[in-house]
Amino acid sequence: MKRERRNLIDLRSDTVTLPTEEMLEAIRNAELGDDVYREDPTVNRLEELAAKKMGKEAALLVTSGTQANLVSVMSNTKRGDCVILEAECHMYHYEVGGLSAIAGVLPWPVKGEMGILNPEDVEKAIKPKNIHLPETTLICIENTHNRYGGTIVPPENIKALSKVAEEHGLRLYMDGARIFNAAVALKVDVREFTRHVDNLMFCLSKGLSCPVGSLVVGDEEFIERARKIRKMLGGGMRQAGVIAAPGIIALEKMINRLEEDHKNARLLAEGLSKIEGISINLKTVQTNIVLFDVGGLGVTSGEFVSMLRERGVLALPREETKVRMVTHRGIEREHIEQTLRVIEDISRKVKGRRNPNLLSPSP
Ligand code: TLP
Repeated sequence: MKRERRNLIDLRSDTVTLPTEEMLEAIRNAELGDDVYREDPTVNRLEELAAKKMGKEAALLVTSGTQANLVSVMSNTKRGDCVILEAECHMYHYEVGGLSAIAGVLPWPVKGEMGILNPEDVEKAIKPKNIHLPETTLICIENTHNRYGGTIVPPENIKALSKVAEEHGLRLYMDGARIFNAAVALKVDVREFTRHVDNLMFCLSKGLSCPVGSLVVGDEEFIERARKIRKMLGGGMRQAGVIAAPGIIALEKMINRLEEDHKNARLLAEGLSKIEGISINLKTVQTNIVLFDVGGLGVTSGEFVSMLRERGVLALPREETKVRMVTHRGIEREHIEQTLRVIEDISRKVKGRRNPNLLSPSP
């Protein structure tokens, strides 16, 4: 297995992880069948395992996190419904508007704190029954929360939201793309996070190191509906056991090691907090995502990321002066130390240089 750009330290995302040797071996040896006929034994095993791990009745393998969210929203709602979601969530920002364009729902963003929705704010956002208004039928949460820097939505908050949902006859859905990061960080069983939601999705292709795939999880009836909608969206896969085989290994062996990613993220964040010109809120560094601001260096995130790239480190530029780095399998302590050295070097080089636009007060 060869990685392109092998000598770069790639901190853009945990989606860049490559499969382990054991995963490749499992792909080679997977028992296969046509999954549209539900005859792929490896897919069936993965779906059963995922449902069991999450404490739900059934699961469905889909191609990506984006497809998982779309299939789930469509399976939980009808066209024209109103869907409450956290204002910074992935579904609202980065899924190409599929909620409106394909699911035909009205996304209703509610601002949370570090990704955590206040149940009272959610309750206020539910539409009353009125001829002029769409019907609110679903609340969506994201855990861990990507745009807030991998923050955890704690089980107590999910429970409180589920009460609001229940009282108003709504469903509660969780984009749990990185839910195992949350469980490992709080040292609790993942079911603490899943027991109060009606259904959820999680990704195999992020910190768990699989090349492809996400799972939608919920009750039998929901998953039956999701299976049909996945097919409508072109996601009915045939010998999908080649995707499921590494997924089984991920669920059996790759969860506990996420702890290492969290330690490396901490190390990176603490190192960054000591570098002149960088500001970081260490409270948001709860899992494997590190979000920081380079405005104090007088550069934009785009300029900073280019300087990093020239020095062999890849990161993701976010709005204006924000930069994201994500730790994952393949990033070791020495890579973090090297990254910090590179950023110290950049900080020294740009010291004194100021972009006047960045210094003008915001409107
Ligand atoms: N996030 C990706 C990019 O889209 C930015 C990343 O590198 O973090 N939910 C959450 C919370 C996610 O972070 C992502 C992916 C998705 C859904 C979508 O998953 P994919 O990329 O598999 O469609």
